[in-house]
Amino acid sequence: MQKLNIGMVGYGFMGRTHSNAFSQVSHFFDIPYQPVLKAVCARNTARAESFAAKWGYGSVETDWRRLVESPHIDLIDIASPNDTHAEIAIAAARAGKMVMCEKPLGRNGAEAERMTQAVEEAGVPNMVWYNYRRVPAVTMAREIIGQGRLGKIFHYRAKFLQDWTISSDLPQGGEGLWRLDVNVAGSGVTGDLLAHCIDTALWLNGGIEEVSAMTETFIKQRKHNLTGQVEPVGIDDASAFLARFQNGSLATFEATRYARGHKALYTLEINGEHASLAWDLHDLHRLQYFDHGDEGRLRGWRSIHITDGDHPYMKHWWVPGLQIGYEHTFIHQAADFLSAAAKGESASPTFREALQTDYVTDAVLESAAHRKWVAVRSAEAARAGGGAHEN
Ligand code: SOE
Repeated sequence: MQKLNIGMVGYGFMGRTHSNAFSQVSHFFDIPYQPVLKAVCARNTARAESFAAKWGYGSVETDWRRLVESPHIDLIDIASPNDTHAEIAIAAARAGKMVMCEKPLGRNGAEAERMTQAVEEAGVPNMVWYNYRRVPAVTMAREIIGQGRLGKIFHYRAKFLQDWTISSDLPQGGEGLWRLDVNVAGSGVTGDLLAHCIDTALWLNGGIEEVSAMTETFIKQRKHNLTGQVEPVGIDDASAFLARFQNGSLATFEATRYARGHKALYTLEINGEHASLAWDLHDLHRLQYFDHGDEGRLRGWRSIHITDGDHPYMKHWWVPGLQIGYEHTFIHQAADFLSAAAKGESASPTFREALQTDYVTDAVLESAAHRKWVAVRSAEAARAGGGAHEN
């Protein structure tokens, strides 16, 4: 089997999820490549070396350019903080490497546009790690919607709740806390958590036309880990928006890091003319389904345990009834990407699809700043050269 040499940039939480995916994928999926963890790159040599030893990387670099320039690397995987995504992805594409990038694609639409243009001009396979699409229950939701079982969609509802930044003593910036530094992250929960909700929503329910949003920064100053000074906080701590989809459905989205008691509660619900679907990350192997076509007296919400061999991805795992978890979504994503890449293709969400998510998050932040409805730009129209608004 052909080897595919991977150069990983970053060694944090996401570096671990991606490394685990590449290590596991060929044990469970028949993929055309044998992924090889060739080199990992990070600024802190000692930590990079210990990461490399733990995960089995062949070598360590402290400058990502060495990975990009290396003739021994086929795929650059970007798992470093958001402010590094654009420069690395563009250089990697220009060097002819396949590129995978952690979400969000750019810190904003303008950055994501340049990244998208680079991979498309170079014609290299690309994908963004919006992993929740590949929870089998979420993939199953898409299949059910695709079969037309819901009929006309009226409502889409999503939220992503956490509580880890409530303490005013928590500093911002530096390793581990760069998500609180707006210069590194680009935005707060809008780009970090709502981006997941938006990616899934675009996939399940089509394009978003316009949004009306509000955001709040509850703690306005925090000590910065890199400067030691108390500095203004530029990220949104909470973000909520109303949206109108192209298919006529109405939506509400909410994300916060101030929902005491919630660690990573991502939930979504879709209500159609004939049926409804609901999903909850804390119960990720279940899909709730209500079908109005059921016999009246027996009608009710079904809780489908998505663990059988004919459910998405599940035949690759254990025996029916045994469930899988969070890390498997990354393995599914690696499997889909490697299968597509072997044919010279990208896997979904491609950079262009993830650019659409960045356009929605841009519109959310603009709407909140100006207290008005904002039309969402279209990534497809931008491809055609127009960059026009969708409506
Ligand atoms: C933030 O806490 C975070 O780690 C996000 O950055 C991830 O994308 C999300 O899946 C879990 O929460």
